[in-house]
Order: sequence, then structure tokens, then C-alpha cells
Amino acid sequence: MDIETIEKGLYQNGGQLELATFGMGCFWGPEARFGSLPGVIRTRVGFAGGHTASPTYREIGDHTETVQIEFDPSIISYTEVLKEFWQNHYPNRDNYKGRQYISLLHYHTEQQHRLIAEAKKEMEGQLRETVETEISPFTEFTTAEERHQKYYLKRYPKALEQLSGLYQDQELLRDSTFAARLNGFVKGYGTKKGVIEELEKWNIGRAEKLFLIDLFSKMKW
Ligand code: MHO
Repeated sequence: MDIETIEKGLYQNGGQLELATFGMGCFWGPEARFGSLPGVIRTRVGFAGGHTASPTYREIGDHTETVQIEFDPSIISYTEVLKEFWQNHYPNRDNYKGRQYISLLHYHTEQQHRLIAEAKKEMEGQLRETVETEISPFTEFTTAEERHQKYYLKRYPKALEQLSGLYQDQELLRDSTFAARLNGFVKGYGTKKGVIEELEKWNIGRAEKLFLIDLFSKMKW
């Protein structure tokens, strides 16, 4: 069974997926955090927000480490994404490495822009200070090197071996919802029971669902 076919039902839900792009420090952690959320279909890490050409991890230029997610807004709203964003990093800390780790929000639509303004006001009320997140329209996202994608899951080579039938190449692993959940799980977001309960709700075939649940339940880490 290949993962693309299995997961197709998840995003051909009749609805449209939405993009969100943001930086909140080293991108490994937030990729895992957002990857664990129901409604988040894909996560990728990369570089955005700067002007220098072809950023890489070593030559990041004036770009910022960012996470880009695709989500199903009928399951998780952009406002909920923003809440998760601001409640899980301190947006006003001193940045010791130029722009690499700044708090950054790129909006993809005018509606996102408005929702950011609302959520920011609320966050400022909670923090009792001005939120210094850089807010600007999305322009470009450069995907980071493979070794940075699903970073925590890649710390478990034994698990990767058990997954190798599903993921014949690295791009399939990077773009998979199941891999995003596993990456969140190994980082400590959510429980085994929670992941299984969510898989139960996935809009995919019964056999495919049982296959994934079985694989996850029996996984040797
Ligand atoms: N934890 C790393 C940062 C990696 S993150 C992808 C470090 O302490 O250098 O920037």
C-alpha cells in the first residue's frame, strides 16, 4: 500500500485546504507540534521572509526558519492555528542570530491578515505588552534540506525501517499526514490513544485505516 493513495481521502474532502506559514524559532519543534494537530494535513520546514537567493540551512542569508502547513479549515480554523502559534513561543525575545529565529507570520490572504490583527490584539491583552512578531504578506518559501523534515521521527531509524514500505522516497515522508502525526508523537505531543482515535476518524477506506492503526500500534521504536 502506498501512502499517497491511502491519504488521498483526507484532502479530497470536498473542501479546500488552506496554507499557513510562520516562524517561531528553530523549525524542528513547531513542525512536530503542528503535525500532531487534527486538521493539519501536511507540514514542511523551510526558509522564508528574506531576500537572499536560494537559502539553505548553512547559507540562510536574511531568511527565517519557518514551518508551512496545509490544513483543512473545516477541522481547524486559522484562528486556532494562530492561537497555537502565539501560545507556544515568546514573540519578543532577543534574537541572537539575526533573522534566523525571529517570530514571523506570513499571511496568504486578506482574510488571514484580518484574523491575525484580531488574534494579536487578544494576545497583547494576555501578555500585557506589544507583540513584536513580524507580520507580512507571503512571498516565497524554500523547502529545507531533507534531514530537517520530520526531524524527530528521523531520530528513530528502527521505526523508519518499519515505515519503508509506505515511504519509498523522502518526499512521500515529508508530505504525509501520517508521518506528521508520528513526528509529533515522538516529540511528546499527544498520546498513543489520541493518535489512534484520530486515525479512526480519518476519511479513508476501512482496510487502509486498519492498516495504519495496526502499523502504529505495533511500532517498535
Ligand atoms: N537545536 C539546534 C538548532 C537547530 S534548529 C533547526 C541548535 O541548538 O543549534 O535551528
